[in-house]
Amino acid sequence: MRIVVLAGGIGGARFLRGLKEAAPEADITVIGNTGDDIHLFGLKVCPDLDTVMYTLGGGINEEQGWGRAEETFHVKAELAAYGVGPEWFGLGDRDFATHIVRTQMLGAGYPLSAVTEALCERWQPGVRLIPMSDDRVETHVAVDVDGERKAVHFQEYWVKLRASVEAHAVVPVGADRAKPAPGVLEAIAGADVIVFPPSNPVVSVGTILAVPGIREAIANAGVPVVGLSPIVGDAPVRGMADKVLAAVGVDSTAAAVAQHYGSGLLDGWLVDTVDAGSVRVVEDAGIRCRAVPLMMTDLAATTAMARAALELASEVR
Ligand code: GDP
Ligand code: FO1
Ligand code: CA
Repeated sequence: MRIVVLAGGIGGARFLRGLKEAAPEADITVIGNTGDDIHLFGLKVCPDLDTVMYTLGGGINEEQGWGRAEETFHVKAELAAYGVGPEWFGLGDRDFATHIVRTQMLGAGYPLSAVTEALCERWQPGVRLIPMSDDRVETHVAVDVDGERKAVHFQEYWVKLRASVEAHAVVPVGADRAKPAPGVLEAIAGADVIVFPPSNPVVSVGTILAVPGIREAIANAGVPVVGLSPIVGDAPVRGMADKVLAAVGVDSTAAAVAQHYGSGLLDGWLVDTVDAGSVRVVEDAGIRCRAVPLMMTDLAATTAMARAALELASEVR
C-alpha cells in the first residue's frame, strides 16, 4: 500500500510513528511543510522537515517535540556574546550541524529535496520525506504592533510573540509561484490513500495545499483522502491552530476544520470521542465521519488512530 501524508511538525511526526506501526509494510511518502522555514545566521532552518526527520529517526527532544535530544546551546550563547541574535529562537549545537550541512549543500547547488534526502540517509526515518517545494515559501502573519499593521515571519509570531497578538491574516509568501518538489505530484498520483494527519490546518497542511498543483492533484487522485482532527474539544491539543484558524475565518471545532477542507478534498474525517456530537454535521457536509480517541498519548494510542484512519479510508469511495 502506498500512503501519502501531508505533514507539519509535531502533530504530523507523532502521527507518522503510529502509521508506521499500523502499516509496517506500507510505502509511506511524507510531503513536508516548508512554510516555517527561516534563514538565521546565514543558515537555512527547516523546522517541520527536521521535526519529522528527528522524530522518526530517533533524534528528537521528546518532551519539547522539536529540536535535538541531549541538546546544548553553546553556539547560541557565543553568538549572543557578540550581540548577534535573534536570541528568541532556540537553535542548539547539535541542530546547528543539520543547518550547516543543509546550507552547504544548497550553496553547492543541490535543491532542498535532494538535501533532505541526503540528511535522511543519516536518520533513516523509514518514510520518504519530500519538501512540498524546492522553491522558497515563507509563512508570514499580519499583526498589529504599536497600533501599526505589519507582517512578521511565522516564527516571530509563534516563538517571539507566542501568538499573544491577534493574527489578522496568514500568507504563505512565495507559494503562488512555487512548484511542487520533484516526486510530490508523482507520489500523490500513485497513492492508494492520502492522509491529513492532525497537523495545523492553516500553517502546515494549508501551506502545502497552497502550492499550485498539490490541492488539484489530491482532489483528482481518485483515492480515499482521510484526515484526523487536530482540534479536540473545540481547542487545539497544543500550539496556535485556534489563532490562525480565526485569521482565515474558521471556528476552532473539529467539524469546522473538516468543512474548511471540504468534501471536494476530504472523503473521511476522524474526530475525537469528546466531539462525537459533531459527526452528523460533518457527514451532512458530505464527509464520512467517525469518533475515536485522538490523543497521541503513547505509541499504542497513536497506532490505533492510524488504524482507524486506514479503516475509514477503506470504507469511502
Ligand atoms: P507543528 O508544525 O509542530 O505545529 O505540528 P503540526 O502542524 O504537524 O501539528 C500541530 C497540531 O497538532 C496542533 O494543531 C495540535 O492541536 C495537534 N496535535 C498535537 N498533539 C495532538 C494529539 O495528541 N492529538 C490530536 N488530535 N492533535 C494533536
Ligand atoms: N519552537 C519554539 O517554541 N521555540 C523555539 O525556540 C524553537 C526553536 C526551534 C529550532 C529548530 C526547530 O526545528 C524548531 C524550533 N521550534 C521552536 C519549533 C518551530 O517553531 C516550528 O516551526 C513549529 O512547527 C511551530 O509549530
Ligand atoms: Ca510547523
